[in-house]
This record gives sequence, C-alpha cells and structure tokens, in this order.
Amino acid sequence: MLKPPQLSTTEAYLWDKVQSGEPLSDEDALSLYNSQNLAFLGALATLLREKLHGKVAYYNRNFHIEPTNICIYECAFCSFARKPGEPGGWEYSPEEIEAIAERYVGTGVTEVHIVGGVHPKRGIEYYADIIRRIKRILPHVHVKAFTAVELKVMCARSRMSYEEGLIALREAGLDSLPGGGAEIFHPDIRNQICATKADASEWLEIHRTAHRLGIPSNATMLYGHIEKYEHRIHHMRLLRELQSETGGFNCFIPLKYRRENNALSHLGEVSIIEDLKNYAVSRLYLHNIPHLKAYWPMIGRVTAQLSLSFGVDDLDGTIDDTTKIYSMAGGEEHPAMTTEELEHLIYSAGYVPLERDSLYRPVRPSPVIA
Ligand code: V47
Ligand code: SF4
Repeated sequence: MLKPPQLSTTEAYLWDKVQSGEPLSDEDALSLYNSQNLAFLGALATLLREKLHGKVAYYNRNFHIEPTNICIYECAFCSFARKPGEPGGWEYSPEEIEAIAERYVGTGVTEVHIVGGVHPKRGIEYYADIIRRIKRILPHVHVKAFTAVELKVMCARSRMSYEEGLIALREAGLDSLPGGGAEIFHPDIRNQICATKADASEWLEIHRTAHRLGIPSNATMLYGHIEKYEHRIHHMRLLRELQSETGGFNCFIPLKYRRENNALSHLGEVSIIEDLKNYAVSRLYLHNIPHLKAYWPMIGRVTAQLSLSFGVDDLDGTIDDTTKIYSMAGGEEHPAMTTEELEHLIYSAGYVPLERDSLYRPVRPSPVIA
C-alpha cells in the first residue's frame, strides 16, 4: 500500500513502523487513540490487515446455546443475568439443549458457541454431559464453549484443577474456548464493574492452561463504559504477552458496552467513530493475534461493514436468532443473517467473503481467491 501524502511526523513514523512489521509501543497506541484523523487510522489498520489477510473477510455458520442466565455474580454492565427464582430466568434441561441442537442437523452449521450465566449448582460433569449430548447429535460441529469465568467456578465446584477440568471437557468434545469474561483486566476498573468474578490473572491462567493442552481460544475486551484508553492498552498488553508465550489465541473481539437494562445505563454508549477507532488500534497493537472479529449483533450491520476498513477480517456469524446476551442489552432483537446476506454485506464493502471453520480453514475452496 502506498503511504498517504500529507502525514504528520508522528503519523509518518507510525506508518513506517507498521510497514516494517515492528510492534507498536503503549505510547504509540495511546497516540493513535488520541488521534482525530479517522481516515489515517483506517488506512494504517488496513495496511496491517491486508498484509495478514489480503482482501479476504471471513465469516462462519454458527449458532448459540445459552444454557442458563441464572448467575451468582452481579456484573454492573450485565442485562442478561437473573438470580434463582427471579422472573425472566431460564435453565434449559439437557433434553431442551438436545432439542436446540436437533434444529441444526443438516443445516451446514460448523460451530456451536455455548456461554451462559455462572450457575450456583452445576459442575464440570454437568457441562461435559451437555457437550457429549450435542456431539452425539452434531458430531462434526466444533464446540466453542464456556468463558474462563464459568470454567473457574465449575472446576472449583468439581474440585478439579483448571487442567483436570479442561481435560474432562475436552474428552467430552470441547474444541475451543470463547473469549468472554475478560471485560477490562485493570483492577481499578474491574473492581468497579465485576469485582467478584475471576480476575485478570485467573482469566489469563485458564487460557494459558488451555493453550498448553492444545485447546485454542479467543479473547475479548468490553469497552466504552468507565475505562480510559490506558486501561484498554493495559488489557491488550496482557493479551499480547500471553500470545507471545503460547500462540494460542485465534482472534480478538472488542465488545462494545450496550446500555439497555443494566446498572451502567446512565453512561450511555460510545459513538461509531469510537468503535472504528478501537477496531483500528486493536488490530495494530495486537499484531500477534491473527484475526480481529466484529460481532455484528452487538454493533449492528452497518458498523460491522465499516469495520472491515478499520482492521476487522472476520464477521461473526450467521448466529441464527439464538443469543440473548446482546438483545437484552440493546443489541439486535433477533440476530440472524443468511450466508447470502453476510456475503452481500462483505462484497458491498469491497472485500471477498470466505466461509471459514472455527480454526479459520476455508469450508470449501473459494472460486474467487483460488
Ligand atoms: O463476557 C455482557 C459481554 C460477553 C454486555 O469468543 C456485554 O467468539 C456489551 O463471550 N454490553 C460474553 N457486552 C460474550 C462472549 C463472546 C461474544 C462473541 C464472540 C465470542 C467469541 C465471545 O458479553 C461477556 C461480556 O463481556 N457483555 N453484557 C453488555 N451490556
Ligand atoms: Fe454473570 Fe456473565 Fe452477567 Fe457477569 S456478565 S453477571 S458473570 S452472566
């Protein structure tokens, strides 16, 4: 890509740094967050994005199961959780979960994403049973399940180490971990928004253990509430360090704080400009995490489309109306897109759609990029 004309000295320095493949420093990331030049941020993120993935934009065919929204925690940003007996709570039985899986037989889905509340009574054995039941119905589907926050509690309940718990779940059919529960690692913020659940070192240790066992995972960051840029950079620094140790993260997913029906509603929500800026800085700072994902049910279809020009190379996913975490917080009501709609959205943003599996392998040879 040609260096744009009329760059400031700092912008030209950052362009050369990214061009040469040198990692950005924390100061570089802060200066990008403080930049008002959105066009430059898009161009710089695209420089790295296209080095890594050319014009390809990945998507996958997945569905979500949220086994329960009963949760022992009370995160200030959460609109989804309920206490036992509270109206609006649900707990699917293993048979109800099987009935959800049955709906996807023969549909071509490649992944099931399972995340829920941290239930007061359920341990590793319960969740291993759920995975076994799903795999019996959908043997070829990749099971990406349970945040580090859920895993910490289910391991403790079953009196297992993280390693023992993960091995038991892997034997049942667990293939990878989603990136949820990370929120913002810095204790100054974490203590205000989700003080009692797994802290940064526990979240990182569970992912480190998974990577050591050959279980890949994702990472997220919940942004746009009370955190400052410094806290986002600190969060990403810890992820970048773990990635350089293990190489086990597949992708990073910035999650925009949504304000409906939760204790932080008074904060409002950040602008689309802030979303795009955050995608660009994430892409550039996390140079060693291969993929940057936009989760469209949370940010909407238009921002998802724009995000492709700010470093994003992956749109999640067909989803199929099965997630409530975001609709309860103000995201899309019935999130579902057909593969045709997703491909059209990607083409019309100037990129080439490629259906991937959960390990980013093409599901079928693409006539466009072959
Ligand atoms: O950890 C909860 C977030 C996460 C709100 O790995 C909220 O592919 C915004 O893990 N506003 C769970 N965000 C979701 C998750 C996930 C999602 C998409 C892809 C992947 C992946 C993982 O949802 C929680 C929390 O950070 N969340 N409430 C809210 N009001
Ligand atoms: Fe529970 Fe997760 Fe909601 Fe926190 S974000 S209250 S851990 S469901």
